[in-house]
Amino acid sequence: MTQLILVIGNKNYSSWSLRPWLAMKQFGLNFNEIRIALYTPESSSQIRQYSPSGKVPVLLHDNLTIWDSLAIFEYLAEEFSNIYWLPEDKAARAVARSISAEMHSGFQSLRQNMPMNCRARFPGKGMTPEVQKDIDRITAIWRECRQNFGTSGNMLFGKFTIADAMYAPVVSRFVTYGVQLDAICKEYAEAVFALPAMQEWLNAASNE
Ligand SMILES: N[C@@H](CCC(=O)N[C@@H](CS)C(=O)NCC(=O)O)C(=O)O
Repeated sequence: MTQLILVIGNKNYSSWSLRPWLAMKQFGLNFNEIRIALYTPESSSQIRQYSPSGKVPVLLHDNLTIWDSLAIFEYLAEEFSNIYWLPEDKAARAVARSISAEMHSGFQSLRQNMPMNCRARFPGKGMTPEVQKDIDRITAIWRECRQNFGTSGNMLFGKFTIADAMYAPVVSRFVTYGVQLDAICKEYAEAVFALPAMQEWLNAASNE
């Protein structure tokens, strides 16, 4: 029996933890979680027990340690290859990979100025011209994906994929900071919020 464990940070704050957790839940993987409170004097040593990089999330699978969200997704897609982690269509898959990588390496202004805080509401806080640029790019991505690839469902590529997991923390940030969205993006954000796994995460975040 193989053991799958995801080491994560606080559900309220840890945006990188949310990404693989959400996808693993949505796809029905059976896994345990180890939750480490971030920003305490012990956090760093606790995380380092599992994570060579000193960051969460970390996936433990039998005797393997996989860290960094993108590497975790790559590993999961290889190990659980019966699941469509990415869109079935090659062209859609290329876009899904690109926007996931773009999220992984970009949007620094949004991340810095509007940190994920699921249970808080700070409308208008953190907005700067650079943050607005990040928001404009993200909403352009959402519109393009929904219009070009999203007809078979309400996610970016119709059905839920890794790309939706990558952008899920942004959905939470837009709610927390009261970011105004057009109809297409609002509908998409609401659909992500309504995912059973997202609801489970948000409820846990509220109760932390
Ligand atoms: N590139 C990493 C980023 C991971 C990351 O920054 N995690 C934060 C929590 S969301 C963390 O572990 N912070 C603890 C620390 O830096 O001490 C990934 O994609 O997993």
